[in-house]
Amino acid sequence: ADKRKEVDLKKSLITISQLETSILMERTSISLAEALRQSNSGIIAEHKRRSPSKSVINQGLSVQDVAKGYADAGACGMSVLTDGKYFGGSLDDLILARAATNIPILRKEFIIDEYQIVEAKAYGADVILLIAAILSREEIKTLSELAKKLGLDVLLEVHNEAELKKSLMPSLDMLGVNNRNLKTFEVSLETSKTLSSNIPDDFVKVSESGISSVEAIRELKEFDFQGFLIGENFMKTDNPGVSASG
Ligand code: IGP
Repeated sequence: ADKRKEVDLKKSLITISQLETSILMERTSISLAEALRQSNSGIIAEHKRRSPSKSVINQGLSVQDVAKGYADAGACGMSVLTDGKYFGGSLDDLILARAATNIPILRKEFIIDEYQIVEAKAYGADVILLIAAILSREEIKTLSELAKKLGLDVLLEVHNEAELKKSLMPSLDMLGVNNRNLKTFEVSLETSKTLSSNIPDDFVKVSESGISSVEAIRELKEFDFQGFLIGENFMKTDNPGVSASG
């Protein structure tokens, strides 16, 4: 409901046609799904200042330094939280990360409206996140098809089999399994392992949240995961790039 109000306010101040005047609308997006298929690291490194489960993670770094650090360390892609209320992020973070690096960037946001997808493109994102837990199948279809039309990749996030079944459609590129239970904030890699076999091979499989060791990645690779979304474990250090390379 908060997001609805936020988006409606923005719409009344900046129209979609105004967003479309951004020079970034003409930039050719880079496919994260392709990058993940070709990489053997598969790391998608996230910029995350704080979270509802951990409060402060890192407030002292500039998003440009984090972006450069991640890219130099060999991350396949970067995820930038743009939600302000819960994660302390903003669209400024997205555009500054874009200016600092050429690796594919995911706009990490609670997307409920087509407006936010045009915004993602206008601020330099290559990929959008859609969360099955907050969207109907119809909404996922409309939003993902718009993203494809704008040349963006789509990462669809699920927590369980019901969400996965509801969501499968050709306009998605990557299927992300979130290991964090949204109600308890507990993380368990078992969530990824259990759902893996239900994800058809045409989608790149991404495991999200609670990944903190090379061993965890090795295990997830055995379950066919090609992408590993890691936030807190990198951001809690003084130099997120160095930890992303190690
Ligand atoms: C990163 P972690 O445990 O490595 O910091 O998790 C990422 O998966 C997490 O931030 C996330 C998220 C989300 C945040 C996954 N899905 C949806 C906000 C909204």
